[in-house]
Amino acid sequence: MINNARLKAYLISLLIIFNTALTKAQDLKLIPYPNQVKVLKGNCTLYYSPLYTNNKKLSVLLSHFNEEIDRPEKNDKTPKQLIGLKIVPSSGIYGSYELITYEKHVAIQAPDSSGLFNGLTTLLQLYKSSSVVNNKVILPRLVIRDQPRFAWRGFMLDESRHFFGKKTVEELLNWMAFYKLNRFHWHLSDSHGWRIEIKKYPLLTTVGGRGNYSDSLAVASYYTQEDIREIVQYAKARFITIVPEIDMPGHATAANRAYPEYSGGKTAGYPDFTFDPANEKTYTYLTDILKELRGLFPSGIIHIGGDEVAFGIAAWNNNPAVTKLMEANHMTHLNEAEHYFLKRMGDSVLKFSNVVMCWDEAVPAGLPVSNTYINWWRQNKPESLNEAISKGYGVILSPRLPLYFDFVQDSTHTSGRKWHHKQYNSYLDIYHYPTNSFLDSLPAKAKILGLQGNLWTETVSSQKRLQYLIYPRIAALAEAEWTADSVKNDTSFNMRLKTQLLFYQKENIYYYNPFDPAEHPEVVDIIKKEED
Ligand code: TNX
Repeated sequence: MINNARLKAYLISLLIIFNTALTKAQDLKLIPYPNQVKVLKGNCTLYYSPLYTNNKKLSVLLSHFNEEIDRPEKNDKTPKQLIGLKIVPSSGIYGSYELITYEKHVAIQAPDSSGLFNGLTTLLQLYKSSSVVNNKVILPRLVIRDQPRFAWRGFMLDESRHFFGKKTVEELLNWMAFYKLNRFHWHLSDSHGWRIEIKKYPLLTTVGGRGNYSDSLAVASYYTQEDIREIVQYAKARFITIVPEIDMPGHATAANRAYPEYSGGKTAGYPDFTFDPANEKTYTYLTDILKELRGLFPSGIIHIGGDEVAFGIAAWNNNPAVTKLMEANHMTHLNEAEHYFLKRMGDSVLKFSNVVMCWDEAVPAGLPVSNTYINWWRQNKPESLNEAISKGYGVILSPRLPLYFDFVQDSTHTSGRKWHHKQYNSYLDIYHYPTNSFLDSLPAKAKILGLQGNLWTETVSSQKRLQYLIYPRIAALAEAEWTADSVKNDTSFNMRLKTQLLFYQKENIYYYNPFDPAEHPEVVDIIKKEED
């Protein structure tokens, strides 16, 4: 009988031979793909075990990696694996890193801790996509030099239309980190529900938190401030900044249900859709709310919405105080009152916050360019993007086509949006966005801070459908956000995506399979068709 140790040694040597023969740069199952990969001769053999570093100050960076490697035998005696971590301040742009695998250890260096974290994420993906024998993982000898295409690598979740809760959000944040996404835009208020506790105005959650898009009588669901603090910490450990959004002056129906005294009035289709721009107390009320919010989100970036006010703005025609405000300020269009509101709220937020964000309808409102970011979402209005850039705003691209995850991803799908009943967002549409030629056509491409995928949840009430819309499109988004256009490659991406599907399977994620759509049928939560 061959003894156990000899058998294991034999298997490892087989694996080494196999690895050496086969590893080419394009075989690395990494998403987003690094910008420069050099595969050297030979192997790097590491313990499949938690990492440690001799640099005590940096060891905190390892805790995420160490939680994520799911070792087959948790209590085995495999020694911890040494890793070299070093901050070299002038070695590259924010978030960049260099990772080198040696025969028996790995070294990562970066200009900052976010770069080291990104390097560790690459290592985590290498670990997860390699075979483990005898508690050892064998990687090729490699030099990876990598840096992000965009600083803002975002994803947005709407929890007003439907509320998903802490577990779902943490699962999403974890996958975001796995794909090097670093901004979570959290849409916490809208017409269908207010989802964050504000101590000064308790009715916002007890009354405004009731109901959702599919059931106006649903019990109040929202995050307590304690939940928020916990999620913010969870995100921080994964180098993700959370940007909370309180939508105003439109999409305010849920808030107005709680405090009707600040409503801008009623229209037939959109009752109490807006806040009242002519009531001084509205500004105090909303500023109080945003101040409390500021205390919870260390990022100091607050999103104040500003979208689609037009839906309910006609109510302002019947509000004598608005007419008076407009006369006093020589305004002739309701739009001007909308911009007046946004400018006042923006100025107010900037007294206690670093950056204010708005949807692109706010571009004409005159918010300060140095600390306002614009989310460009109306792909049918390129002039709005150009105006934002020309005025000098930092811009985050989140055009409906192709970055809205509530759009269907397959021509046969029936639930979710299509643009003009036909255009939808496949993973490859996301993957190819934006082309260099599109960026070159802009007045100043340096103003583009990055991209964001947005999941609006009118048609999403279950965790299963939420997953189906996100995975694997988030992997395509990740590569669009991180990898240089010149490095992206459909064939290589498809090959690497197949490995991701195995990861999803392992984690019980219900994903769409672009290679075999029948494997997982479409999940339909809500039958009602979305209007364009
Ligand atoms: C437009 S994008 C909206 C949302 C909807 C979404 C549905 C934006 C700023 N406003 O209120 O949920 O379309 O796709």
